[in-house]
Amino acid sequence: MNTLGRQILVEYYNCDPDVLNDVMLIETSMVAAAKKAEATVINSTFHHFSPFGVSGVVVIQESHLAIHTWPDYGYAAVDIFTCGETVNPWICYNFLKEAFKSGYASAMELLRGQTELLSKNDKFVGEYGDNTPEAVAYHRNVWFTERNENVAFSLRHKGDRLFVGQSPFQKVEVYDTFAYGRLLTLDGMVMTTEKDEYVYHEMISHIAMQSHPDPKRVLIIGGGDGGVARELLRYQSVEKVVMVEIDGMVIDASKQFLPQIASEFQNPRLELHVADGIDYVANAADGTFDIVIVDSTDPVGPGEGLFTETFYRGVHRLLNDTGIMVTQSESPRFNTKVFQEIFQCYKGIFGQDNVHCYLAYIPTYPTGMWSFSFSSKSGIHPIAALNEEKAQAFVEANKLQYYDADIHRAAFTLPVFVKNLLKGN
Ligand code: SPD
Repeated sequence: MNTLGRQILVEYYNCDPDVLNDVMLIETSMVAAAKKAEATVINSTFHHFSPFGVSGVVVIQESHLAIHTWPDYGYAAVDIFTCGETVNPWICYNFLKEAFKSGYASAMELLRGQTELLSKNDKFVGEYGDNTPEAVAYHRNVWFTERNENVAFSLRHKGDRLFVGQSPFQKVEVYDTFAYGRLLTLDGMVMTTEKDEYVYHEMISHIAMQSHPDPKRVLIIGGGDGGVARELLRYQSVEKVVMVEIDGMVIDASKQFLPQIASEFQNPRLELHVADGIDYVANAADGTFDIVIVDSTDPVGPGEGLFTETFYRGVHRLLNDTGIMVTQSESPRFNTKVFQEIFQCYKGIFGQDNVHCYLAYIPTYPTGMWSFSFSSKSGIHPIAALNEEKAQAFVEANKLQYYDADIHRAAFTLPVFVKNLLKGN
């Protein structure tokens, strides 16, 4: 029987789950499999799905290779379609079996497009121009995706991941993206990018710093990329910044690949502890800090314990009488339940009128709308306490890019739905 193409549908079982969750490795293997079979690679598109799974396609001159992986089952479904006589799909099959460390694989071959049943339409002859392998360039199209079950955010990156490591706490990765520069992710979630990091770091730091009468001792819980420390150390009046980050790998990767963010680790006013922030807060002496900033990850994995009442009560205890706590409090739209719960919790600890929510626009975080909490022990009101002239002088001297006195006030103006969420509706 003469056919236009052959397609093999492959089941790879008992694969290495880490391989199946590694979008770069999958893409590289699929492209290498195509090349091993002497196919001409035109384009590849791969997505990593959070928390796990990869899908992708390699378009070849002779058709395609496609894959969907389920790392949780150690299973990959692959489809290899080739046209013409030059590419043998079984070469790809064997190559990928090894690449995925598959314990058991099976495949069926289908012959596609029986020529006896087809008649060629003359209209299309020669219409596609120069289609020779030499004329075809290979373009990579590889994406990082953060998603929940209903919403996804993707960034196209350059393909070669700059860093990947599994620490005792989480998977740490650095990508080089086209739109936002270098991107730090923890367990597949965006933490910071070179191009928009200033929004988060300025807003989590300066609202409290410009509201407090005279902050001298500041504690950062988390903040391993160094962005909050950088902002706080702009203030010469600050005597000590204590930073407690659980994961040394985040600090090392940031120093190496995000030097503009991790720029103050050598500052003698920074006291760095690579330790668990929960333990630090539980053991620190009462009333020893003016400001505590909780720059946590999202409430999964190592960040989870930073979203508990016990932890916040500890923070309250180690603040002095005029102390202020600021936390990143997630997206009101994307993480609604956590957002509502933690504000209720803060109000229970600091008092109903002493807790304020403010927002910033962070394009690379889910939904782009990100919230922060401002809680004061003595009832400092963040807008009433603002000294506009002092704030503006600081903004100009430090060439800030997001925070200024206008944003300071405006950030506390909340959309109706956020106000309703905070009322418990
Ligand atoms: N989903 C993003 C949550 C923000 C976590 N912190 C970011 C660290 C930047 N220093």
